[in-house]
Order: sequence, then structure tokens, then C-alpha cells
Amino acid sequence: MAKVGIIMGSDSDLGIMKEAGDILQQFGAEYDYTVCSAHRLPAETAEYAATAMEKGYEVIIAGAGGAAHLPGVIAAYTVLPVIGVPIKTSTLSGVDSLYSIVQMPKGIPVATVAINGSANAGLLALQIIALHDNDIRVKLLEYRKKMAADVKKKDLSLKEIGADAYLKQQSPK
Ligand code: RP5
Repeated sequence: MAKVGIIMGSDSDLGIMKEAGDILQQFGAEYDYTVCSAHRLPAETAEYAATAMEKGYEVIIAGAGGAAHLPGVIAAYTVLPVIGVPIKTSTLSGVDSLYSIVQMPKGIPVATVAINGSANAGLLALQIIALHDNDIRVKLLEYRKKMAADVKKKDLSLKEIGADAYLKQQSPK
């Protein structure tokens, strides 16, 4: 069974990173969580990444905030695909994390999702696994069908009851 490693720089990232775990759980994929800071625990971070393949991981999802070097450091130590999640920060709203992760220099790629886009990181990991796992591929196709059906249902309802009534019954985001 394919395994996804979800690693984050701090336990303060867990609230966001759990969204990736929840998606993987929903699809029945195997995953685990690790907290391991690239600057507070550099040797352990290197060890995690260097041994990831032999431990059976197929994809790593790495979330970090601020000078968010964790995904890049992980990618430096493994040729497994690494998906970076820029965590929203209080000082720079996560633009610092986004730029740190997305601007990896040539040679060591990190696939970067949106700020706090942990759920998409989970889905992208599933799409990578689906290259060889037919069960996950079928579930992904079903997931998309359901999303499309939900939008159509909303469109029908809007046309039926009109914008004012629709907005009244819409739950606030
Ligand atoms: C980063 O610094 C972590 O990924 C986290 O997003 C941020 C703040 O960490 P804490 O100070 O909350 O541990 O390394």
C-alpha cells in the first residue's frame, strides 16, 4: 500500500495539515504525520527525507510557514515527489511561506499548492498514487463527478428560487 508522509515544521501547522490527512483518510490511503523542523531539528529532517523511500513512502507533503525551507530541504534529500504547503502566517499572511516554497532553484523541484492549500496537496498526492493504483483512480473520478453534480444542483436551485432567496438560505462562509 502506498504511503504518504505528511510532515510539518511545527505542531502549530497541524490544524491546516490535517486537511491533507482527512482527504487521504477519505480515500482510504495510508499516511502518517510527523513534526520535524528544518532549522530546529536539521539532522532529523535530513534523516526523515533520506530514509523516506526505504520506509515505503511514495509522496511527501511538507507544510511550513515563514522562511519555509522544510519542503525544499526534504526535496534535497529524496527523489520522491514533494508537495509543499505554504502555511498562512500572522505577519505576512503566508506570502513569505508561498515565495519560500514556490521559488525553489532549478534542479530540486517542490510542487507548491496554495497558501493553506493542504486539501489540494492531499488530492495531488492521490493523483500521483493513482498512476499505479486503480482503486484510488476510480475514487478520484467519482469525487470529481460528485463535485460537478453539486455545482449543477446549485445552479438549478439558483435558477429556481432566484438570487435573493438563494443568498438568504446560503450558509455564511
Ligand atoms: C515554521 O515556523 C513552522 O512551519 C510554523 O509554520 C512556523 C511557526 O512555528 P512555531 O513558532 O509555531 O513553532 O517553522
